[in-house]
Formats: sequence, C-alpha cells, structure tokens
Amino acid sequence: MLWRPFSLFLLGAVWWWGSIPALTAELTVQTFSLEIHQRQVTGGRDTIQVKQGDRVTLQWITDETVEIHLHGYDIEKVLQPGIPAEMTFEAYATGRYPITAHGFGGHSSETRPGETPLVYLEVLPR
Ligand SMILES: [Cu+2]
Repeated sequence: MLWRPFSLFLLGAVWWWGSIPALTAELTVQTFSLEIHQRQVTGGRDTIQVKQGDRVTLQWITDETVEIHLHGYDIEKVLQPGIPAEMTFEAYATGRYPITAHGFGGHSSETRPGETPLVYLEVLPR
C-alpha cells in the first residue's frame, strides 16, 4: 500500500502551498498622507489607526522645515518644505504614540521647549 502515504503527502503539499498566499495576505500595508500646514496636520486628523504587525508608511509634506519624532518607535525625520518624505516601519508594538514636532523653522535639537503633538499613532492588537 504505497498510495496512502503518497496521497497524504500530496494533501500536505496542497495545504502547505495554499497557506502561503494566506500568510502574505496577513501582512497589511497601510499608507497615510499627512500634510503639515501652519504647524498643524491638515484635514483635522488627530489619530492614525493601524493594527499590530501592519507595515506602515507615513507620507509627509510640510510648508515649513520641521523635525518630527514618532515616540515609542523613536523615528525622527527632518522635513523640508515642499519635499515629500516618508517614514516606513512595522507596527510591532501596540499603544498610542504621539508624533511630535521638535522644532519648526529649523530650530530643533538644542532646545526643545515643549514638543507639539501633531498627530497620534494608535496600534491596536490583532
Ligand atoms: Cu520627541
């Protein structure tokens, strides 16, 4: 009786191949466009919601030079007016994290008198 283990193997192979697209489909890519105008994120958006494990891309455009900081994930980026910039990361940690402006107009790092939250990133558990 050779056919039995063989057909079991075939079944296993079908199951295994079938699971590959399912696994890749789990990885959701989330892209958000954010525009800073007069030191605020436009459109009244104050929260970005994603799920844990999502691949997140934040596309930024600003009308003023500013250093932005995603707390928790500790990603910093200097934005220049009119030049699109991206932050890409995997949302591995759940929680609510502020994205703050460290300084507008190019005056950053040395003095940080009260960071201004621009928007919050919320990472929800799966
Ligand atoms: Cu900060």
